[in-house]
Amino acid sequence: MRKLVFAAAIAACASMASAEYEAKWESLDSRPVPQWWQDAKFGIFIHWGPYAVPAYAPVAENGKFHWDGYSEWYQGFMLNGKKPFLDHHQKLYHDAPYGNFAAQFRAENFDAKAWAKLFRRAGAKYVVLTSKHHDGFALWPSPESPYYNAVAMGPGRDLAREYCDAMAAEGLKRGFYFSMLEYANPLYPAKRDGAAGEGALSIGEWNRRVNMPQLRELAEKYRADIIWPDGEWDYTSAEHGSEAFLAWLYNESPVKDTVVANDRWGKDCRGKHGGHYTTEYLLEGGDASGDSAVHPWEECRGIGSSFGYNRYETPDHYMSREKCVETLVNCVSRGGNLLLNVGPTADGRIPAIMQDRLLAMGRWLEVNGEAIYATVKWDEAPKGLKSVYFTRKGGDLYLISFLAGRAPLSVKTGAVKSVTVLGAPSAKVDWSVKDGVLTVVPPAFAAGECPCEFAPVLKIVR
Ligand code: FHN
Repeated sequence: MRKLVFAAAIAACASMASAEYEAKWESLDSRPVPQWWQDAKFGIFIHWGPYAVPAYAPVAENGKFHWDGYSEWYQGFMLNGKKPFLDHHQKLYHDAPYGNFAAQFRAENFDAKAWAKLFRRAGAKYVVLTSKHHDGFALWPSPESPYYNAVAMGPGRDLAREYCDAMAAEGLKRGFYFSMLEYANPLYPAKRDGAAGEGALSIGEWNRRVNMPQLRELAEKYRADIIWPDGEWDYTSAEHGSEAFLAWLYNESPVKDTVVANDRWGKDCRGKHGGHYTTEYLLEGGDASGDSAVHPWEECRGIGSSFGYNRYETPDHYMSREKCVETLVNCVSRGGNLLLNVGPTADGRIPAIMQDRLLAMGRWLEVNGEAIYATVKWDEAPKGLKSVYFTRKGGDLYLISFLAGRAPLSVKTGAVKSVTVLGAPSAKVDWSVKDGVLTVVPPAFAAGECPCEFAPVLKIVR
């Protein structure tokens, strides 16, 4: 009996000790971003839902970012009266409501195992799937979206469950994107156009009846490794009840010790509160991703200009294989992760051009992963170099250059013991150090001898 009382007391203490975080940003922000995520560096984002049926957005000239290029916004842009979307819809679908796409979104060729194998071969360590985007269609049989989900309509399958099981089998961490807003749900208190529509819930009720139960389900039932909210901008984090949710997530949920959360918990949060900070098509700017960034951060973007599949993009609108790798290296060299998006088709295939880019990244990482995974930003890296990047692991540095030609590079490193090429240890590298400045000539390789398709990596041991 005494033993039992003692055990109960220990359990009570343990649970008190685990109630580490208060439902206040000050406390929640003190939780370190789990190391597994910081080491992982590369994740795959998946935007998939009924918007994959029209798969339309006006393509950007030269494939650059532009807001109207997001095909997953098809319904939202129609509601906002965007002419290219209205014209396109009228031409192909006449007066059919957007909701019809949910029935046509059938996922008949979806093979979660094939997706997982592809992502593993790409060298990604985690994946984030849109559990529910702004159109409100849930990829799992959510009791809070009982008629508008992937089991009730279209696929007739729990896509989130298949995704989780397949990713886990390939050793990939599973994350869920989750939209706080639903732009066409009459119950959602939309703020964008002023007052919420008649019959809408208060934001407090919306959270209590929809958002919070759904977020909890993703953590409890699907054991999400990453919770990635978005569409948070209509309300503050206090109005969304985000601090209370995170306190539960970090203290009590079944994933409390390992779960990763982003910074999109209310319009007051991006770059300020939550777990890792996020940027979007903003590699060249923003405090979170700048050279002086100190907080863990993650860039997300598509391989082209859209997150959802845009069947009107051509190869010219996609980043090249080399640009995809450079985008990853650029993020990692500045202390960030890359969450690179794929937009599957409505029948569940990942377009071949996206597969091609991912597999190219995987081949490069297979040789050069040592310079990426579990590295950190090198704080003394020279600033302002274009297409030349550095990462650091302990005292070792990695120099990753996307420059063509063999012009010598000079960089202040201090004493150097060796300079070698990853994947080609016997390749001869011409280097010297004077007054702590390393000068190195990028090595020449005979045709077919280079260990990777582009950007061979130099390892500098100090
Ligand atoms: O509106 C969304 C967009 O469709 C997409 O999901 C991205 C991904 O970060 N987030 C929102 C815009 O910030």
